[in-house]
Amino acid sequence: MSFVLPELTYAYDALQPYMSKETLEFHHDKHHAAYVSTGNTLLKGTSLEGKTLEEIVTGAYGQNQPLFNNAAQHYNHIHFWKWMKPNGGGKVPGKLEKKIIEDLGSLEKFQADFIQAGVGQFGSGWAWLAVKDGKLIILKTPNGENPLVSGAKPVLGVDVWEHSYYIDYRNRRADYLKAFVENLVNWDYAEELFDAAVK
Ligand code: MN3
Repeated sequence: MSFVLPELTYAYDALQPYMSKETLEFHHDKHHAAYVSTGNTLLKGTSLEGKTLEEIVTGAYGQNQPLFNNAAQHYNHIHFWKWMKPNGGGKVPGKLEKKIIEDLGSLEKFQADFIQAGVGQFGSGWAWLAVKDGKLIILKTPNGENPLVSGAKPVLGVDVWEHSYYIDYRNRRADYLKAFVENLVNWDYAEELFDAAVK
């Protein structure tokens, strides 16, 4: 398969004031588009051509760093756009809420630890809520890495590369992460991934 840039399912200005039209235009139309086109060039002629995106990500990890970087970022961003919605945040769906409390202590502790993972990621990377061995965990990863490479399945992830927040928040990464959790998260999509991961 070759990589294809997905359309956003909401308008570029739909996440304002928490994420601006300008940020989404650059982030989706320039950054994500570049991962797609570079990834396609790097994929061509490799043994991973024709595999699923997940297989390309895990197959390239530690083997073909340039391909991994672009394929993983393509995977991460496909989900990232769906992890947000207008009027997001709010109540965590029941089943996922129960599991968060069981594995991570409380909703408040989850939120604080998830934000801290993003703040504590030195330089570019991502913060995640993921399922590993049937349990929810919070982790952070550098650059394009994601939970797939450590045998976990992502439930929720947030991009902490500066291109994701610098236009709107400048250097205030913690404010961006707080707005993401409180006002942008599409919990229905997170629950969908959670259900699939624990099946
Ligand atoms: Mn990004």
